[in-house]
Amino acid sequence: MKLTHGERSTAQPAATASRTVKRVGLVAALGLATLVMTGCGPRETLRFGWPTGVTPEAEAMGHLWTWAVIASLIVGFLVWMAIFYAITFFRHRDGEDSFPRQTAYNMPVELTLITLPFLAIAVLFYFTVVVENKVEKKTDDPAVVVDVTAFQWNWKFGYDKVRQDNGTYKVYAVKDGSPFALQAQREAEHGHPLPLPAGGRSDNVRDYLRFSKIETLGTPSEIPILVLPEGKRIEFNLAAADVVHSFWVPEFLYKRDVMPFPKQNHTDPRFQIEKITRTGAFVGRCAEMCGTYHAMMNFEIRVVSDQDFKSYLQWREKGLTNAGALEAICQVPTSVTTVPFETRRKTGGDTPKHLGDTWRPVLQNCTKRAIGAS
Ligand SMILES: [Cu+2]
Repeated sequence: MKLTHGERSTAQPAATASRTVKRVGLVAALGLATLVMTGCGPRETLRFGWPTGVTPEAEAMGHLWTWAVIASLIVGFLVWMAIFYAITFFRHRDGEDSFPRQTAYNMPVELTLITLPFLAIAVLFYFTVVVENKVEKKTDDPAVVVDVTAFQWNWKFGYDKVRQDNGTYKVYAVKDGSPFALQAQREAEHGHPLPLPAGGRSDNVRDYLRFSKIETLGTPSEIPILVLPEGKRIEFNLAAADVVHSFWVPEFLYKRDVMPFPKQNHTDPRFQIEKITRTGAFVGRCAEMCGTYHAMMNFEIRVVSDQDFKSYLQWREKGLTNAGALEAICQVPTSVTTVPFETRRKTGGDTPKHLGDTWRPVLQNCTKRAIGAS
């Protein structure tokens, strides 16, 4: 059809509409194909990118996220529909010069449009507070209390106390007078003063640092592994010996700043998790840029059965190293989730592609050693 200037084809709107329908169909098909081809099942899809956690808190946050996204999509859909309705049925038509009928100051409409968003915010706020309370919940009787000490640039883990089967606590914390008693002991051994653990600052202000009879210390050549029991409430008591660090276990879906001077900084250094739902190895990291070797502040959480955890502690009490006690319960004695950072920054250092089985980091053909056996 030949069109002269100023003429409009009647066939044009129909062609545009069918093209739009085709495009929308293509986008929908592409979206569906992306979901199907990336291997996302219905559960994965409904998680909307939220990772799978290993604590009930992580699960609760996942549910909140799922429902918040669904609610947002519903609201988004209604808004898009309203926009498409308006641009379809209230288009400017040829020959119309005046504004369409205006509806400003229509009280019922305006009240509805103010009330609905506030209701949506109130509902989101309510469920956020419920989940937040669950995540931040603390009880007086955690099964294990762990001290986490972050320092430039590694971690030290110590068992503060562990609940026994009869309900009492076995205390491993060293509390003989000053927490710097160990320092005094080391100085006596060396025969001269050593720098204080807190960079030479007065021990009067660093007395929040905690020490334990059973500790695991990370070094440039060894990733510290924190061994914990499956299915038990665990309390983490965080403290930094120097600058601000951050304790982050991605699979807990939780991280928390590790502060020096928690009291003076008005921070609560403690948090708890209800339980870890499965055994295995989980990587942990420092999530606060804390200096040159921040990147080497990795650690591993090794979750074992309650029985193995008891044996592990007994082996540690007998003087075995962390690696030795892990081997005694047939666990791989070194980290399977991460490797020590190369401090000399040489080139060509290969990072192993596959360190080990993080779901089952156990030694093959291994018999657990009985306590008392040499
Ligand atoms: Cu750090």
